[in-house]
Amino acid sequence: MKLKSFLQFAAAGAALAFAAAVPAQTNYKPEYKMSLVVGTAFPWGKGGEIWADLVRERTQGRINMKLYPGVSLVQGDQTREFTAIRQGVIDVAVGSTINWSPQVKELNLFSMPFLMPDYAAIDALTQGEVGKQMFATLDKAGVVPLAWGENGYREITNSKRPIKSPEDLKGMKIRVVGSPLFLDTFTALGANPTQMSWADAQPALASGAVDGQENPMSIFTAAKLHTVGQKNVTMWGYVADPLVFVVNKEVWNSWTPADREIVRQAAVDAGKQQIAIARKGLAEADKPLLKEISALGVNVTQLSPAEREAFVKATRPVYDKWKNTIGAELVNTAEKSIAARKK
Ligand code: X2X
Repeated sequence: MKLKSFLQFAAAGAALAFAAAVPAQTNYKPEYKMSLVVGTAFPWGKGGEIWADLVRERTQGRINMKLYPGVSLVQGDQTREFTAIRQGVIDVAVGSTINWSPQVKELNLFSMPFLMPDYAAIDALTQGEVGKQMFATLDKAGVVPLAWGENGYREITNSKRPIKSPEDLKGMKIRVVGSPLFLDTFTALGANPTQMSWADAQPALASGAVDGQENPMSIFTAAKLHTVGQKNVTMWGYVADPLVFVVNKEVWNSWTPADREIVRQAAVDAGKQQIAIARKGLAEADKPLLKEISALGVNVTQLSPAEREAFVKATRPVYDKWKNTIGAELVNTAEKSIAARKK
């Protein structure tokens, strides 16, 4: 062999050896699209940002996740987000259980009225047997679930009057999210629920097309809902929506095992931080966030246990109906986990 061709041969061999030692990363995308309903002004969006930052740092930039808030990858229709993740239109997401419940009926568990009385109850579900089963269900449904986050307890707000009893809700036009369970709950309470996306909700509140809505207080303050007529808030804690950090299956399989582990651990770390941010001002005994909201000229109503019970009673038939739809066994496991929680 001539020297020149030997050198070419050796160089080719070295290139081959190098390619074998470094796992093929040619199928890594320059950017992974992360879907979110709201941006970084909200605890939810901050969770996505923390996850993306941790992943970028810990993979030395191999995995670069870019935030797409406003569910812009599905034209603002949050009920289509899950399908888009499964199909690969979305690579990764931090999504609410509510928005994915049209496709994954078990996720309606968290929307059952008055199932979870306190934060310890949410943790008992997401960090326990129910969380495990839910992740298995999500995996079967075609995505890779990695960690839990939290949107929060959804409190009822409106432009008309303080709500202290189901009677106060009578005939009120309430914007609800895209699961039929919410239509059932508000119909049972005598209200007039109407389903619309978060993008459509804000102009509808501003124009007075709807009187009220339900969302966590962190959404209320970041979206400044007091400026669109929402002058009455009732803290009834009827449901809370967790968030789930997920990755599209094909994208997941395209990553090396080491990178998958980095992404998973980063989601767990980001989820923990995100939940702390979401609960800030509400988990403390004196709930300082409520003082801030009152200072905006908002009427904040706290229900007595007896007042709250009237809402529980009025929505009990909805709870019973949906227990069967969701799966009685799963709901029983949830009820047991909550009863056994550490407070
Ligand atoms: O649409 C809503 O109310 C929101 C932002 O909370 C969700 O995406 C579930």
